[in-house]
Amino acid sequence: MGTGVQRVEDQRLLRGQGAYTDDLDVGPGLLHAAVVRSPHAHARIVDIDVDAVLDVEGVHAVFTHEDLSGPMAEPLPLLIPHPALTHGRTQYALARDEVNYVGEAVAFVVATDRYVAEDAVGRVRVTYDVLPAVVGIEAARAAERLVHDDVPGNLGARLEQQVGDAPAAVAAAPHRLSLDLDIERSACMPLEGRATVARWEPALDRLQVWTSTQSSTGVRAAVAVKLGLDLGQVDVITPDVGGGFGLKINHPWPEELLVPYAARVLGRPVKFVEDRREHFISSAHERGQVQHVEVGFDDDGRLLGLDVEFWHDHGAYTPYGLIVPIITSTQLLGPYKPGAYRVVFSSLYTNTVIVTPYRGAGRPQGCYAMERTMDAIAAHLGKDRAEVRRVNLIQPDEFPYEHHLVFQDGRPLTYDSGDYPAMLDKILALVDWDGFGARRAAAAAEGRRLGIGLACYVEGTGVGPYEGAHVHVETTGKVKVATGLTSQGQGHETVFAQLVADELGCRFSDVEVVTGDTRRMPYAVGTFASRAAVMSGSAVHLAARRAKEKALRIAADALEADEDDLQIVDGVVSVKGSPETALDLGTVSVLSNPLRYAFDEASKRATQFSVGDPGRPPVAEDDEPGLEGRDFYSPERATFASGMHAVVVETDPETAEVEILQYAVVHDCGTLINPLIVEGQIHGGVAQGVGGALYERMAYDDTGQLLNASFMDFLMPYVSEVPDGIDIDHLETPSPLNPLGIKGAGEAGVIPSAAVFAAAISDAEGFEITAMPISPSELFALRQAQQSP
Ligand code: MCN
Repeated sequence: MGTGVQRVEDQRLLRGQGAYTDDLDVGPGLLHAAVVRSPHAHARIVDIDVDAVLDVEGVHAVFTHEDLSGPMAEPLPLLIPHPALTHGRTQYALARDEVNYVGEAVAFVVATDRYVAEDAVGRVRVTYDVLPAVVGIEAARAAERLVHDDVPGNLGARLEQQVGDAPAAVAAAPHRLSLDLDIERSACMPLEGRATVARWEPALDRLQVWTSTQSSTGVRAAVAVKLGLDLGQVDVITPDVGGGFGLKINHPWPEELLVPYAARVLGRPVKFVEDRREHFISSAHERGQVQHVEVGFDDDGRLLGLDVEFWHDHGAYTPYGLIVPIITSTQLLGPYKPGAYRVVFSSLYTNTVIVTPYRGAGRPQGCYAMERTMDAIAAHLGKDRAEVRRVNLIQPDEFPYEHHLVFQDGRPLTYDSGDYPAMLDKILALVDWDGFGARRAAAAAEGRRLGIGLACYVEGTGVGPYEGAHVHVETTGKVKVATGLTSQGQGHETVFAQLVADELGCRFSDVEVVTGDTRRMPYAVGTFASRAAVMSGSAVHLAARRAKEKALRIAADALEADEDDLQIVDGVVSVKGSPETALDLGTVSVLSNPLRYAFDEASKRATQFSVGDPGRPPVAEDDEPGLEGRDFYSPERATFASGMHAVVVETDPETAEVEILQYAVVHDCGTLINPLIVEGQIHGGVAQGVGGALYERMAYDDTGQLLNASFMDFLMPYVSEVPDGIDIDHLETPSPLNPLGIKGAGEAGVIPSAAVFAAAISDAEGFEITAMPISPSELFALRQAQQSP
């Protein structure tokens, strides 16, 4: 714990030795799938003619909705229902009679190879009756056209939460402001798109699925339900995953069901690998919101009433219920005491691809609303932006802090711990906030425009319900650890090995971690909501403790010593103070087994075995055989990480390009397991945030066509656009809610991006930015608008 151990998985991943779903060799007879997708954002399907396809040599099957039966013909599950979601809608695996976004799957072709499958896709004749599309929040609100005929006003849900009487508090406040804000859609863009391979084993009556997911157990449940199989008949294995960032938690994707379905029907292994254009148009997006804030405050800038309404673009379906807008509506409050608070949101359908949580999941929008409000208050009062924040911060002695709102997990919104004033001091020192005036003036004297921004956030991490771990000491002394969640690049193999080495007392290099394999750990939830460190980390720690306790019991018996006198260091159990009285963990594992093994000492491998002494139990009294420990961890509620970011930018007076001169982060994720990995996570998040704030957008036209559906037109930041270095300072306020005091870290880097860049660019330009992202051309246009009367 606390050591910046280099990531063990990087040896493999950086040398091209990773095994991603597309790399797997699942045996002979593999078939390849390609998908017929809707070219229209909104249309009725009049007819699908597949006759011309079946003649194509190499085509094995083409499925349309009519070919699906039983649960496969039903809509996909609504993963997180909510009572306010009165008009929840999910899509069919293959569209039934209507398509609601460009890219929606209409038919599924399986052929000998992808070339043949793609050619066959081109020969499927779908006749559409094209309908007008609803694109963007304004069109959805206007409701002149409907996405779903039976959803009035395109309104999937409207949810209001209130503490006190916010409108009255705003009205009575000495100062009042209102803000209209806009934040556009963006997308996760993992290097590896979605991919699934499945093989049906008739002799074993068993299905094996390999898929690039954030939840193996979720895919397993979906596949079993949809294919009418028992859970025990389905294995889901998640090999290396080239990034998920949220969208791969949307289990199941249509293809994740269609691939196993086809494999079972055809009796041949089937593979689907999404290409980049498919990813743009048929995977998920997030972020799009229009926000209105009414705020009332006193002469010091202290919030008295905050009344927020926002409209959330949910795309064509709501597989994830209301999770994103609910997170926005609660986490918007950040580290502040809001006074009376009301938030109401409308979740709107549009004819665009679905919206599912994308790293940060609703928090970037909330942080944007709150931090723009803080800046507006400071400007109104002529006060320092940091000081306005300071007077509103929750104080360290106020934890646990109860907001009297319902959080995303259905429990009260309660912050467990933190030290926000100390954090503010640290970030101000990191960017020399007080010295910035002089720096700006010196730059201005040279004709340069500098601006500084500050943004603060909290993040509920480590949500339940549970996660488990299994720790098994092999007879070689190697320690195999299995957790059910999956890894997309977060370094879990390293951190979980650290936790086991620490608790069990084995060598770090002896630990091997397996994630995302339902054969090894069938009960698990998944990797999302920055929960792995808290949830699986705690479970790994507890399971290692069980293995350790068992090792001590067995060794005490064998060494005829008292358990309390034993220690485990570097994989050796010894009597404290007499190191010669010792057994290595491998030997303890041998002793835990009912079969007695003969060993080749050099390789530590078993060469022969016999049944041990039948009169003597193999392990200590009442113990099961095997040197292993298994445990589950279930938290009372989420634990709240927090952070503050500051950025110094320079805007080019002519081209309006934004250059990042300094980026600073203070972050509190409780006890750090691996600071190096946490900093890597922050770097990744900041890079993603730079893209979301300055470059990326999903450019839909009015008919619902995505105009920038390739990396030629969708601008991801390169290494040349992200800051060279990020100044990071940690604060560690341990969480009281889990055994190691951990809080999550995986999403934090991206949360304040829109807020902090809007603030810094506004500061440099002298007018307020209220719509994000802001590209150079938009900034340029805004400047011109400022100058025109
Ligand atoms: N960690 C730590 N000490 C802490 C907290 C975290 O050392 N106090 C470490 C963890 O052990 C883990 C990493 O930091 O190795 C992130 O931990 P955590 O916050 O628990 O987040 P998860 O592991 O659950 O990862 C999910 C999170 C989310 S929600 C998204 S989205 C995201 C992210 O992680 N997607 C990612 N980071 C990503 N990083 C990569 N490379 N790829 C993705 O798809």
